[in-house]
Amino acid sequence: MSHSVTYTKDGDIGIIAVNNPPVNALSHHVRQGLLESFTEANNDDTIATVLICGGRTFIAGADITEFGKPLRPPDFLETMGIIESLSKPAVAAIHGTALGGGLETALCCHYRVAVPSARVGLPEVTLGLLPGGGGTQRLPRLIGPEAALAAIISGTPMKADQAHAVGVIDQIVAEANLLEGAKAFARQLVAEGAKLNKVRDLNDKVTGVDLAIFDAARKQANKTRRGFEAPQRCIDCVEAACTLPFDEGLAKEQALFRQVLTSNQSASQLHIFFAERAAAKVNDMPKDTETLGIKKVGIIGAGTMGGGIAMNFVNAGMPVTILETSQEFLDKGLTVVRGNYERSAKRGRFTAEQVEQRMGLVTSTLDYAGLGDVDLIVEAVFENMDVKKEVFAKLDTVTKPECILATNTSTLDVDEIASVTKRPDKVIGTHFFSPANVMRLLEIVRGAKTSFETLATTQAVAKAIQKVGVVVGVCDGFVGNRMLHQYGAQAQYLLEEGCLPQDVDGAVYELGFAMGPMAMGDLAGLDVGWRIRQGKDLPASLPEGARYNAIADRVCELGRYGQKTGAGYYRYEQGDRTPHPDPAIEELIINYSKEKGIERRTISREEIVERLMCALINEGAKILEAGIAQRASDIDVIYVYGYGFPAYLGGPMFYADTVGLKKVYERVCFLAEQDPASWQPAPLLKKLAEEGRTFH
Ligand code: T1G
Repeated sequence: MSHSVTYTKDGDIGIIAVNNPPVNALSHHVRQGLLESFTEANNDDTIATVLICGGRTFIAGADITEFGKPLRPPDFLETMGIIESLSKPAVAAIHGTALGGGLETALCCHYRVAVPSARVGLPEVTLGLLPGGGGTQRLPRLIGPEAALAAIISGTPMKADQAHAVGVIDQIVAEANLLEGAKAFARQLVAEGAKLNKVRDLNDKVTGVDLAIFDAARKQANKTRRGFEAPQRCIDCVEAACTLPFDEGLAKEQALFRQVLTSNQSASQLHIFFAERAAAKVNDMPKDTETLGIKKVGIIGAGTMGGGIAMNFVNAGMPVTILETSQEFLDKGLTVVRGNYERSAKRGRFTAEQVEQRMGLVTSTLDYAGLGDVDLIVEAVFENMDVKKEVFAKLDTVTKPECILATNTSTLDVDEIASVTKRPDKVIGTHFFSPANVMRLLEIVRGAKTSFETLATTQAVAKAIQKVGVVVGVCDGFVGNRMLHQYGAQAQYLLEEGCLPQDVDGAVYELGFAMGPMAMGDLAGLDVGWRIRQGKDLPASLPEGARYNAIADRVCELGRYGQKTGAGYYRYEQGDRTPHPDPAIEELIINYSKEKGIERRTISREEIVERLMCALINEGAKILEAGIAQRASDIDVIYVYGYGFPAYLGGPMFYADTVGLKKVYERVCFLAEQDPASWQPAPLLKKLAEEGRTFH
């Protein structure tokens, strides 16, 4: 018998219990144990069988660490088949998260009960996969094809009450009494002579379906999940459930499952799954590092970032005090926050009462003394070192000694900011991404004197506010913006050499990015970068022979800061974010090339993508060498969650491994021969390429 599955008799009920920490994944030994236990249950004198799991959750899916290797027997379908063909009622008792193969196992049981806190879903699409254990054939039979399409394409789990309402869960049982509740339900079924509810036989909801829903779903997925293969394959499977007999539909599912399982896209998305979990680990931090309790938070600055940052804490139920320098700025900032909540309420995300509840957690002040009792400060003032140092010096005097002082700087030296305080161990960078209440990434910038306690506490805060926290070191632009600087510089050089904004953006859009560097600049505001360049006295302060492109400066000198001024690299119609190419910019760029004596040439999409990706990868390698990032996968998480890098490419460093570091290094060397001022191949890239190794 497998070590992770036990079969016991509890009176007249057979109990099959799975124990495979941490999340009871459907590893081969669990599949073996289930097969053996259900076979035994089928042949003994019990009247019904309950499937339950130990630990924090019901089966949370297939064991994804087994993917990429030959699957050991028994396979999913053999295991699922034994369960469904049981000659007595099988009841799945669900707590925690019944996800993927876990829900598919439960759908093979004849009935399902769950505790109120349970969630059930088929999130395989988020891993570049599709439900490969019969989920695409059984779920539509239970809840109808449209609801099943929505659940499978989004991958978003349902809460227990919702799952009960649509018929996935047959009964909600008391949180503390799952096993007793399940046994009682099983005995009631037998007492009532209930039939064995084999989902595979429930064909009403998949018969006579208007097949137009599938093309509509494909169109919608092409818009919302552009470039992702898995959503399209999921739709093909659910369509098969409505057009083929069960076993033929299942065979189609299996064929498509094997297809996505061996795809680069799923390899990339599985990489991001594990990379996100690896990012939470700090190599040198002792495992038993204590964290401080953060109950109250202070935000300095009620601007776009300050307001968005405040919403994260409020959404997590933490009271926030926002400080500003004038009542006018405060009122403006709070109006934006309330506006964001009211817009979400209009979309049905919140009730009006919840909006008031959240706004009730926000207080405001013009007086630093009002921050005396907060546990954490997040400063989000103007990106200027003198301003930030002045704010931190004040905070150091008014906040309680154990209060953590975090800065939302996106480029500045956190150690220099900490140097004006008597508590550099409690100073840390928390670099949020705009819009801060939406973007999931948080670059946690560890200063030279930041303590483990401050670091661990900040990581815990990131998790509490639903952010993916990635710990990085101090340097100009940290990880994300430092790489973006090289990416942006190459984009500028491509403009002066022959491209127009729509050429560069088009190539990146085709690769899978939501938008290219020019449109992204227009969204973020071109004046932000312009002021930073002016602050650094560029290009005058550059060393002899350094390459500089002033096209962005020229655009800003025309007062074109992007969407916020109705024009930047593109022109924008009132109230519309669609970028329209602008002949004025075309003329500006062509004249600029002429002025610099550059003969413009036709540049292919391949070259555009190659130069932009090589810029990211080469700088990423330098960041790894310098220890600014702990591991290459951290860089991938930063780019996928903070910069719109397509998850199905796995992030810049994984993408590089997919292309092959030998080829990447050769291309960087080639580019360095063309433009030695801009390209210095990273020694780490050279080393790994020559040794035939990868970044991961
Ligand atoms: N397989 C193997 N390991 C897993 C795993 C899985 N399915 N899920 C989690 N882990 C590991 C994870 O790497 C981490 O390890 C530890 O468990 C705790 O996870 C045929 C094809 C369940 C909601 O997509 O969403 O079924 O870092 O930190 O925040 O159709 O994990 O500690 O070494 O995330 O409490 C479908 C994936 C699979 C669910 C818990 N299932 N997991 O969240 O803990 S494909 C999923 C999650 C499939 C079938 C197909 C979450 C969670 P370590 P954690 P958490």
